[in-house]
Amino acid sequence: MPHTFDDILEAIDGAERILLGSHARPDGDAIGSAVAMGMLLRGAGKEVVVVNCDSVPEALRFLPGINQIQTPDSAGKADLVITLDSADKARLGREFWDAAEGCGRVINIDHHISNTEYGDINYIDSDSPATGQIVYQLAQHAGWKLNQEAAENLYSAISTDTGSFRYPSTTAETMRIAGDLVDLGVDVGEINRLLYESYPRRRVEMLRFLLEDMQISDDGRYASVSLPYHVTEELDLQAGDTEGAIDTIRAIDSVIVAVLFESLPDGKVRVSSRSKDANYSVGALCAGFGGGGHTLAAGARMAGPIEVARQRFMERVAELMSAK
Ligand SMILES: [Mn+2]
Repeated sequence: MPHTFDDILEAIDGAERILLGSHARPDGDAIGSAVAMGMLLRGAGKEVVVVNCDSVPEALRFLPGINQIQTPDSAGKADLVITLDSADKARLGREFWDAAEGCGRVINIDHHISNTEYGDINYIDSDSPATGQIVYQLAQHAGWKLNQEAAENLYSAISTDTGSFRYPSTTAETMRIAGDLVDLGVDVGEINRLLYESYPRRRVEMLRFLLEDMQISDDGRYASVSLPYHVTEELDLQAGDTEGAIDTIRAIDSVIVAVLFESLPDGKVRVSSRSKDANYSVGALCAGFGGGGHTLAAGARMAGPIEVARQRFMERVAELMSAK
């Protein structure tokens, strides 16, 4: 039996202090859904500590309530654990699970189809375009009141995970929720300026590098870019700077599958992939490399060096694209 919102609310009812976390290298959905959930739970009379094992990307620091996010080592004791937007335990980082040790049951709320259901209570809605949308629905179900600050966080969570309400995962319900959030006081022009038109110059320099580097197949149906670590260092790129970078090649009319390779400080290679056609599932492709995600958006970690990882991964993309 899949778990329900009522199962979640029952567990929350019985808790006093809740440890709330989302995935490492947090994106807008990980941050926005966690901050909003923290606000909602506090509104419901709970003590809440919101943690992330990585720092909040600069581009998201404008969000109201962002300063409540702390590192897991400072979390202290809790009697319930809630994880958001995290497909498997490793995504939250070891420090998170150290902090969660002895903190009671784990509620796992997520929208990744690859979620491993590692919680005691699992609420996985893979049709939802963002965890922020599930948090909104949970709040509605519970009768928790959303204030403007929580609404701004949820709007940002949903907007960033849907590519500004453009990806096909965006449903009529998503649009209705966005409308409700605007009714609660979200300033659409202002929040979109802060989310999408406030990049540091170094990010545009990074895009310049990526476009120079772009490799596209002869038939134009798949393309890749790669970001070696020396460029990350030279440009002093920060967490979150590569967010959305893949959209520059994804946006080419003929491109169905787009892939971004990024060298990490530990020498591993982070692979982000996007597909425009469900017949070509990048989720399945990434699963073949120990990663996962959604049909149209997925990721994996590969061993370096980056050129080798790129070649190995793009060979599989070529096979996928020639199969049908
Ligand atoms: Mn998400």
